Order: sequence, then C-alpha cells, then structure tokens
Amino acid sequence: MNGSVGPMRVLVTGGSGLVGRAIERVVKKEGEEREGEEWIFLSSKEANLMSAEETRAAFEKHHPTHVIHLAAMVGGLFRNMRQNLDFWRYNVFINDNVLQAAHEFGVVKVVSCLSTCIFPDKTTYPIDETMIHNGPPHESNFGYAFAKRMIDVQNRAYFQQYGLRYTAVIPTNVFGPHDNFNIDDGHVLPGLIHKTYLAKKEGKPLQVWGSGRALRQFIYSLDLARLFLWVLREYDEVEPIILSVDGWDKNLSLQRTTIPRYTCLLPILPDVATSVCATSKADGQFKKTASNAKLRKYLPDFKFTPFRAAVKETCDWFVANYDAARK
Ligand code: NAP
Ligand code: GFB
Repeated sequence: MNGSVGPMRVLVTGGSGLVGRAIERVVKKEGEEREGEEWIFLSSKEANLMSAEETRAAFEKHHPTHVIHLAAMVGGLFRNMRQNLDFWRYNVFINDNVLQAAHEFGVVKVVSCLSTCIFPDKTTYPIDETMIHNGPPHESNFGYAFAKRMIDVQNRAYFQQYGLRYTAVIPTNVFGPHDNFNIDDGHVLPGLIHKTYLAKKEGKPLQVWGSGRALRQFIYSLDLARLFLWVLREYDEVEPIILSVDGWDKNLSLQRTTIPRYTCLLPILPDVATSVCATSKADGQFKKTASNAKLRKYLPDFKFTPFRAAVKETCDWFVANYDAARK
C-alpha cells in the first residue's frame, strides 16, 4: 500500500534531528530497509528548506518517490513563548516549500509531522484527530500550532485538487537519543536530564520548573520511528493519525514529588534531598491528553518501549555522548 510500483526512494527532511535519527536507526539497524529501497536523510546543511530554490534543488537531486517531512523549527514551551512569530513564519515557509516541491516532482506520498500541542486549549478529553481545528491553541505556542495546522489544511487541498494522498502524524511529546538537551530551548524531559546531570556533578538541588501540576504524555523516539514506517507503508488516509501511548488517562505529572518517585527513570538523578519547583516559570498547557484509539484500531498489538527503560536508554546515551549532544 505504499502507493507506488517498485521500491521506494524515501527523502527524510529533518533527518539529522531527534526523530530523523531514530528513523535512520530503525531503517539501518533494525532491518526495516527493504530490498531496493533508498533512504536519504537530509539536514539543513544540504538544503535550507526555508528557500524554495534549495528545496527544489534537493528534490531535483534525489527525485524521491516518498517523503517523510520532519524538518521544522522545534522547541520546548519556553522557546515557543519567546518566538511565536519565528515559529509561525519559519515553519510555514518550510512546509509549503516541501509539500509544493513534492507535488511538482510527483512524490507519491508525504507523511508530515504535527504535534498534540496544536489542539485547542479549551477542549474535552481525550483529544482525538477530529478536534484539531475546533478552537484556538494554547497562547504559549500559537505560532507553531497554527503553522502545523496548515499542513493538515494543505494536505486536504492537495487531495481535493489533485487526488494526492499526503497525510500527517500527530505525536505527543517525543524524547530519546539525539534530542535537544538545551535547557532553555529544549523540551522538558531532555531539559530535566541535562539539569539532573549538572545537579549531580555540582552537588546542587535539581530545579523543576513551573508549578509541577502540568501533565504530559511521552513517546520514545524509536517507537515513533517504527510507527512512522508503518504509516509510510500502510496508512492510506489523508486524515492525520495520533501516535501516542496507551492509557490516555496516565500522564507523567511534573510534580516535584514525582521526579524523585521516578528516580529510577533518571538514573543520573542526584541523591539530593529535594528538587526545587520554580513556580515562577510557566506551565504551558495544563494537559494535552490524546487518545490513540485510531492507532490501536489499526495496530492493536504494537508494543511501546516501557517508559522507564526508554528514559534510561536516553540518559545513558546523553552521558555517553555528553560532549557531542545538542545542549
Ligand atoms: P529537531 O531534533 O529539532 O530536528 C529538526 C530537524 O529539522 C533537523 O534535522 C534540522 O536540521 C531540520 N531543519 C530545521 N530547520 C531547517 C531548515 N531551514 N532547512 C532544512 N532542515 C531544517 O526536531 P525533532 O524533535 O526531531 O522534530 C521532528 C518533527 O517532529 C518536527 O516536525 C516537530 O515539529 C515534530 N514533533 C516533535 C516533538 C518533540 O517533542 N520533539 C513532538 C511532536 C512533534 P539541522 O540538524 O541541520 O538543524
Ligand atoms: O516539553 P515542554 O517544554 O513543552 O514542557 P510543552 C513544558 C512543561 O514542563 C511545563 C514543565 O509545564 C514546564 O513548566 N517543566 C518543568 C519544564 N521543568 C522543565 C524544564 O526543565 N524544561 C522545560 N522545557 N519544561 C511544547 C510546545 O509544549 O510541546 C511545542 O510548546 C511542542 O510547540 C512540544 O509541540 C512537543 O509540552 O509544554
């Protein structure tokens, strides 16, 4: 059902990032690469996808049959709050360049990447795929959220006008090796892993930001990568699909007390008496709990990596690659 005759030539935009590197590892190391397939993992060094010319040049060079579109300006809550305009413009340019180049070069299928943080802030739970445009997103990341929502709009337009089956996935918060561990710009888990590493090294308390009341769901990058490959090969809808873990009512609370309870999750967590909750820092959305019922209808037997094991693998990767890690 990959929509084309013969082996795929897959262009992965954003191939050098957290999710891109996970897909590369699953394709290259877990035998997911099939006979005759070609996989190209792009970074901004090869093509700045903000430029329509450079985007077309990359498509001209590689002539992909399929595209996994990950390239984006990405960041945690605090970077989004500082740069909503940049997140909007940067991502709208990249998305239109990639989708239009895919159309012009006859790409059979594009799988783009949205996020569970683009859903309406005022909503019922659990969130599902039908609710994307039912109201404004949380004000902390409206730039990014609206830019991502436009991918869904553009996919519908390519289908209506040209019958193209370009689609998108909607992951919850992603973490894993090759994440962005920058404390100011990155997401909560890599941020806490980095801060924990430093707290242990310097013998200081771990500072957890916000009230600690916010709830988040997390998907391991390698699990997301395996699901991405299934979507590329088998999923045939234009409608997006949420890729989130089971038990939508089970979130990781960012409560201060939780962090020590999860000490086994952060094996580098310092044996400090307390962690400090900096309540002056924002919480962002209280929760964005998403249902994976649609995914489970398709893949009832997919196994997610246990959260604790996934966090331990990420911590171990970070410690082993501290010098080279993005931080
Ligand atoms: P990431 O680690 O920050 O990687 C971003 C990727 O995009 C990198 O490969 C980067 O290339 C590339 N890129 C950025 N600007 C570019 C440009 N102007 N031209 C070409 N390439 C450019 O991000 P990620 O976490 O892997 O995110 C991948 C996708 O998942 C994104 O679409 C994101 O919105 C989505 N997503 C992420 C999360 C999460 O929690 N991380 C959650 C939901 C959805 P360089 O390496 O050269 O900079
Ligand atoms: O991953 P994160 O930065 O982004 O999580 P969002 C922010 C939540 O974690 C807030 C708390 O409730 C923070 O108060 N938190 C506690 C911390 N300690 C820390 C810390 O050290 N670092 C960080 N960053 N947070 C993003 C969206 O929302 O989710 C993006 O803004 C993107 O657009 C991403 O979609 C997946 O989960 O709040």
